[in-house]
Amino acid sequence: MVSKAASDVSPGTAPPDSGAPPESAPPESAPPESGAPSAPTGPSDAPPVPDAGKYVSPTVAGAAKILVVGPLGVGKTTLIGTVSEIKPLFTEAVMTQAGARVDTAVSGTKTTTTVALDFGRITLDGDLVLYLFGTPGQQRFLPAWRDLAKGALGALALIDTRDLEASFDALGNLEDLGLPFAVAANVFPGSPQHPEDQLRAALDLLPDTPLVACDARDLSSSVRALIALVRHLIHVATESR
Ligand SMILES: Nc1nc2c(ncn2[C@@H]2O[C@H](COP(=O)(O)OP(=O)(O)OP(=O)(O)O)[C@@H](O)[C@H]2O)c(=O)[nH]1
Ligand SMILES: [Mg+2]
Repeated sequence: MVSKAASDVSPGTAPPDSGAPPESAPPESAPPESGAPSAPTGPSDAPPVPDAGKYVSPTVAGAAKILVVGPLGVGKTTLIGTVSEIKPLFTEAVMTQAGARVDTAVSGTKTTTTVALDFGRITLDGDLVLYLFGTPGQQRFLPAWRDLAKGALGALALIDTRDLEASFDALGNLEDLGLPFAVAANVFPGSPQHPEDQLRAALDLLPDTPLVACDARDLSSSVRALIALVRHLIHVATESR
């Protein structure tokens, strides 16, 4: 149960800062590990500690590596920047005419794309740290994605209901990798609202795969999507025992 409203979480200490180097290296005290995390009930409510947001809280008991995947321009980098409690690492490069020949068209305001990974961190409920790894959106970066997936416990797959087909590659990759995932429909202006059963059918989702709506620019909405994923991972881990 969510005992603390996602909206209660205080935003990360560092705002998204595209292209800037990370303030600190990925934390060493709690490397990504496999196994079922304990149930999160919401974002961190641990008391503030010096440098909170930079160092992992001493109350943290577990950690999980999570991929954030989805097609080009669906909002992966945005979501990681929104939720990260540390200054996120982004690897944005300017989109060029060369890419225009092979990439799907994206909004006119988008001029950069992730070319390696995004990295961020969020503590849920004071005791579970998620290390978030955003993948590039283009299928031609699949080899990089496979490397990023090593040691991951699961994935949050962002979709755009204006172009469901664009999500098929990412969802197929997760199935090929055998990585459990939750789907979050990132809502854009003009996004069609499909009934859930139709959306599930169109995406060929398993009945227990979570499907939630989110706004990648909104903290509580994005955290709710991550909580849905972690609950699913716990369910999958408990079922397989
Ligand atoms: N309206 C709206 N715009 C969004 C939302 N999420 C992201 N955007 C915008 O959509 C654009 C693409 O977002 P990115 O976060 O770069 O997408 P991405 O999935 O990381 O893209 P690639 O790395 O190129 O695959 C940005 O201009 C965001 O401001 C959303 O929830 N709603
Ligand atoms: Mg990106």
